[in-house]
Amino acid sequence: MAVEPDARGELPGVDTSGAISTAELQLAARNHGMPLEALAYDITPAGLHYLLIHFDIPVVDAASWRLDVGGLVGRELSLSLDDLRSRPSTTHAVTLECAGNGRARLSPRPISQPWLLEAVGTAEWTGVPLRALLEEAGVDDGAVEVVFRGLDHGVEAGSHQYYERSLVLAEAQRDEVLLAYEMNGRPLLPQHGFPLRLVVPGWYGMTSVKWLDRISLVDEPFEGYQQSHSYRLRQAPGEVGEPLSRMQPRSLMVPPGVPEFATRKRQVEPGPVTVRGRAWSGLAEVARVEVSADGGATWSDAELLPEASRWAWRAWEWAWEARPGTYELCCRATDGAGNVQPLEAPWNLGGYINNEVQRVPVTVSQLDV
Ligand SMILES: Nc1nc2c(c(=O)[nH]1)N[C@H]1C(S)=C(S)[C@@H](COP(=O)(O)O)O[C@H]1N2
Ligand SMILES: [Mo]
Repeated sequence: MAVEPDARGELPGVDTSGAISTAELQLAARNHGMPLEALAYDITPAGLHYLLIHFDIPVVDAASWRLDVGGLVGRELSLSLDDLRSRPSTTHAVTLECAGNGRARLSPRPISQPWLLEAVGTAEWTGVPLRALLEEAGVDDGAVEVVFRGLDHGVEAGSHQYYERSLVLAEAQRDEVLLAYEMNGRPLLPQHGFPLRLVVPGWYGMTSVKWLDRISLVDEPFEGYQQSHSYRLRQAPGEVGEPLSRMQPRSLMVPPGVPEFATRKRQVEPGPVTVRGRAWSGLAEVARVEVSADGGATWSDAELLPEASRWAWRAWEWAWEARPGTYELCCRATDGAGNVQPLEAPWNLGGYINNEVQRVPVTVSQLDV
């Protein structure tokens, strides 16, 4: 089934009753998730980190590439990759999650990248603090926002555009906001924004603009499509909506046992099982993770392992005595500001911030051989 945008360029929230369209499958094949068994790693190997790319991955010649910093600044900058690499650098472990994670579980399902739960990953990003570059350029008094432009472009909602997003000045000047040229100690891969990307810890991924080539200081709120239309919580197409920003709390477990190839149904051997997972929130530190083996009827606390970094997910574990039978394992996180994952997430047009609890049905029985 081909999904056509309506007159406003909206992709309607068609209930396809679980059937994924060819258009969605094409997006899903390009923008892969992180297989949940990779929750085992503190730092996600680059090839297992999720990907979200609206248009085509630009092919960038690093030798001729420049980052231009302009607009309301005292001194315009035009920097090569070597110029950036020669400045003092910082490394942060940061969990990125797509705001559309969980979208495919909403009903009716908004037609876009059909994420289940895998649109997440944690990498060590190295680069120049954005704040240092803004200080070097000198921000004029009238500037209110910083606009970041990527080199990738295409058509969305009927209009040709570059991928562009902005941050208000106070957010852009936070110490941990990076212009990153390395991921996990290596130059960025093409799909992750080579040669330079923004990394905004704590925020949903859409803010971390890849393939950066221009940073502009402006005196009015930026009205580009990805800011004023996309990435907003709306119930109906005509609404202005609430902009998305920080990640709501979420916890995910490594699905225990082994999968059946085609259905992914899981089988666990009877006996003691350590269920392991990770939890994060962009709003406050993770304060609690609870686990249920009966679909959310009863809960018990998981053990939180020491926090490695404020901006990276936190590991947890839970000891389970698995006896023969069928179970639905669930986990939910609560953060220090009291935000807790819901059992069911409210619907919205774009299918954003669906952070309802993960459910993993398992059968506990002896495996053959
Ligand atoms: N230039 C550009 N930056 C972008 C995007 C994009 O399509 N173009 N996608 C955004 C979205 S929606 C997400 S979730 C993250 C994904 O980052 P990753 O692919 O490195 O995981 O990049 C963001 N930055
Ligand atoms: Mo995203």
